[in-house]
Amino acid sequence: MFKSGRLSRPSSWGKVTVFLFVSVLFLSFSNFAYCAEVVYGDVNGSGSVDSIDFALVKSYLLGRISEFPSPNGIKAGDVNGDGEINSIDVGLMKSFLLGFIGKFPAENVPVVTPTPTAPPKKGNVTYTLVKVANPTADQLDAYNRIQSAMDKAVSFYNEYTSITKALTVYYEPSVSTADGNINGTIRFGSNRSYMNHITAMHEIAHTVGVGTSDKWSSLIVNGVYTGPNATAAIRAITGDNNAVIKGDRTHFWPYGLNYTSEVKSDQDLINHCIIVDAMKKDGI
Ligand SMILES: [Ca+2]
Ligand SMILES: [Ca+2]
Repeated sequence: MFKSGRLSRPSSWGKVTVFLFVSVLFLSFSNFAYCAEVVYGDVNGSGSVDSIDFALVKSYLLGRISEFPSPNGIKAGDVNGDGEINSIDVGLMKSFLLGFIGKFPAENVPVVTPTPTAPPKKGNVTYTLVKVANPTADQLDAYNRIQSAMDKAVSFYNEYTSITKALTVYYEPSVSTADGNINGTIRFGSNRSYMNHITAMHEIAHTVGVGTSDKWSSLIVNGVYTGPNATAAIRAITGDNNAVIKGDRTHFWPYGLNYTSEVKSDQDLINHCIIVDAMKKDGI
């Protein structure tokens, strides 16, 4: 819908102001993040390691000072990364200043970046891709794509669920998309756009019981999944104590991977695993 020219001008100036404000915020934040990086040995925050830092670390060790000019000083002074500043660090700084070493042991300590993932579990989902003896070019191509899809799908299930299932996978061109049966069979049709790990994970969920087990239909009441474990899981994922999983006779959502477009990152795949694992505990 178009707005009148008279209204649009003040509104775009408003946008420019907001843009500038956000830019300044962003610049200050990135500047802060940059300054927060630790230069090991540089306890006064001058940007380099020299005799002043050495003197400061010695003074700290002797108890003459209890903090450093740099807010990162305590971390920067622990040049071997063992969690404390002691004579080893003083010795290492001396070696550095004399040119005997070019960097500090702490620089080799890997930085652990926490990622928003679930605690790993140990599932045991395996699959066998059934192949014909003398495959055509079409079959060979399909086998390769299905294998890549299944390898990735199974690795997610084995890392983030405790489900055990032996699957048998077929390339069946007459299947319109792909399907999964509780007997452990997964079939991929000829449409290559469904030969991906997201579709494969969706079908694995069917083999586990989503929409296929006797228990499934009794767990769905008025379009809402009622099993306690998976309901607790969606509440933990969303942080919303009233969140529920919606479902019908065959599918559930969110995180049912009913469309590949649902997946924005690996976390969506992990959340799918967490929920299916919890559904399994609910007895599907
Ligand atoms: Ca310094
Ligand atoms: Ca140390």
